[in-house]
Amino acid sequence: MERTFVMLKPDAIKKDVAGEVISRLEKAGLEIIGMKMIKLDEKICREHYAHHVDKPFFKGLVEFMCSTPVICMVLEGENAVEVVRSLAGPTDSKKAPKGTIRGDFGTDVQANIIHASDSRETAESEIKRFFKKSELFSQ
Ligand code: IDP
Ligand code: MG
Repeated sequence: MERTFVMLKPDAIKKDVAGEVISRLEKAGLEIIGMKMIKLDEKICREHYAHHVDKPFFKGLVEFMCSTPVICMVLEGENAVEVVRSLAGPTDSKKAPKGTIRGDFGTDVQANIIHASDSRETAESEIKRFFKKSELFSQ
């Protein structure tokens, strides 16, 4: 059993596709063990996207990520990290194949609907960043 962290980004909220995305994740056999809506701020974006802080697109990325609340989730299942990354598809929605979440619902490289942890280690630190232990309900 593995856990992964997922965030439905502001474009998922604005396009009213959060439910459809959650449904795809559930149909893939993943259990939702934590879920909440929060508003990001620049500080948490700097932590969560530390690998992009020096990029020219970072300011725009922060504006986008803070433009509406986001839905944060912790999912549990076999190979959860890899399963969600493959359901999400590649970062650039324009290059993401149809049938992937980003390919079907995303707009471009920034507005790509979903964040998903990229490794078991990242998942662990992202879950800690966004959830208290008491907010997780593993069966
Ligand atoms: P990932 O979300 O597929 O793991 P990362 O490279 O970790 O991709 O980038 C994190 C997020 O930063 C992306 O999902 C996207 O929203 C944003 N991003 C990445 N590259 C660009 C870019 O070139 N322009 C604008 N936003 C970008
Ligand atoms: Mg990433």
